[in-house]
Amino acid sequence: MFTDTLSAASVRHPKPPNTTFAYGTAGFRTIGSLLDSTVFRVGVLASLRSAKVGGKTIGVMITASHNPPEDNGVKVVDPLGEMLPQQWEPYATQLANSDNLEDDVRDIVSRENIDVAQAGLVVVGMDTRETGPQLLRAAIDGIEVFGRAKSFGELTTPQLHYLVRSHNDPGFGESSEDGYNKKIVGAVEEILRLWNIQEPLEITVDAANGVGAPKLRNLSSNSIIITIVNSNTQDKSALNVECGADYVKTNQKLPSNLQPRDHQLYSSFDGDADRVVFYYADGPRFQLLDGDRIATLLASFLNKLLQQAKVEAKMGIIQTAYANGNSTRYIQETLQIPVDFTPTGVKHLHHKAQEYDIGLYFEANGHGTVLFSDDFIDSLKSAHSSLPEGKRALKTLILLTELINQTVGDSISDLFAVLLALRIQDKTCVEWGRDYTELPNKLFKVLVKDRFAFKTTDAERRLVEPAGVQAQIDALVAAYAQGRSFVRASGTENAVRVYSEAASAADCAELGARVCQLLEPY
Ligand code: 16G
Ligand code: ZN
Repeated sequence: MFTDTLSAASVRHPKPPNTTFAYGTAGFRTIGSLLDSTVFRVGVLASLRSAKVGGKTIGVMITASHNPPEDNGVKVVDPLGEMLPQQWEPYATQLANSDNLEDDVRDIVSRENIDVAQAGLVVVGMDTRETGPQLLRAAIDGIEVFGRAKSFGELTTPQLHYLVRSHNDPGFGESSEDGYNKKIVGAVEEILRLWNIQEPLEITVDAANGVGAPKLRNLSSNSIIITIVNSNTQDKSALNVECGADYVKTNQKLPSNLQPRDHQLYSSFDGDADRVVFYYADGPRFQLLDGDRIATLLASFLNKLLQQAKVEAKMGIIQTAYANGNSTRYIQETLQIPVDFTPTGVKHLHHKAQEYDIGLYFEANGHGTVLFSDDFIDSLKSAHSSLPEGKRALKTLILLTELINQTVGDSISDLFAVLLALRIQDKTCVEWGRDYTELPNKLFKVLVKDRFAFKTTDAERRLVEPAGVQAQIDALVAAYAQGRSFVRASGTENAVRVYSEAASAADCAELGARVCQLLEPY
């Protein structure tokens, strides 16, 4: 049986002593030098997953996203470019911590009734971290115990998701990086032609010194002119440091190396290019345009196109507890679009968005996309409009379903969708910033003895455990105009997060600090 190959390979990837691993919101994530055995075992699991789904192509992405340079991480991508199903996450944790790999593999094989001979292809990609190449080899070693591996080297996370999907679904696009580029650039150029826009799309992007920089450079054309700052992927210590989407969003300030011109739009990607935020300077004032803003901009743009095309669609926006209260109000009251809330993490948002013809999901941190249901895409393709305006709107909608990544949030395609929405509607970034005014908000990180003691309900907006804490939060919140606060355990760090929001910045800071104080006994 497979035991010989497995044990021979696993000897090359010893598990570090006294370390436990957990497959969390974004897969495994920790110091990169500790991850060799884990990534090897994830490779084994990915090939088992491929066997389980009848030999379809599975993906493995090696990245720690916006985390510091010394971290790394790994996650598994399912055949349609979706996250590994939650029922399989415990298997990942089981294998990563196993002291008897053969037994644990046999256990999973029998519990899932897997025919290992069915294992097919697993495609692998990595971001630009120093530990990436070694971990990539470990992944391949693991995959080859049962299946076949194909490495694409450096990729953005959404490119890897695209490649997995296109391997299983040729209609989705050519299964190569070139195919990804062609699909995006083709859609952008055709939309520009439809709207008779001669001037190229232009913007300066902060690429967090990550993989987004070289990938974005590949897309330059006569109609796409991108200036990239923080594009140094050679200096491995520079990734995400004082730059990138997470830095800009968390600190609500400009990244290093960017000298803004007033009222001009800029954008920041994170280290693996699945998050994007925008901003502009207005004298000394810094206006962030985060994931909530991207959702509202794209939703109103899509609404206009639907009206022009005279097409009906059930549209919904999915947010998390982190969405600014005023964005939710603007969506419900001004845009008149329903809002659903889910817990943090792409897998929750993505599934909820699939319930709509057009489901827009964006986390405030800039991760998100717009999902179009297959039925809705079919109905667009068979719809007719006699008016030129209607025809153009219909074609634009169809092209947007090609441009916008249907598997996961994608900085690159979101960037172009935003630039096109602004250009076509002749809307400036300052006008975008005036759609609504954010309530002041603040995020805190609190170290507690046991973050798993914090259990939430209602899309993480209320605590059920430890008992009594939620009532204390409610009492504090009631004392502040437009106050809101919640506490949740991080899914990626050993900490608890506190969010606060209120009508004034001073109130918001005070409310947040008082909620943090409540957590001191824990
Ligand atoms: C991960 C999630 C992201 C979420 C963040 C929350 C994916 C691919 N990424 O990065 O969506 O916002 O975790 O982190 O799901 P936290 O649980 O530490 O607050
Ligand atoms: Zn990321």
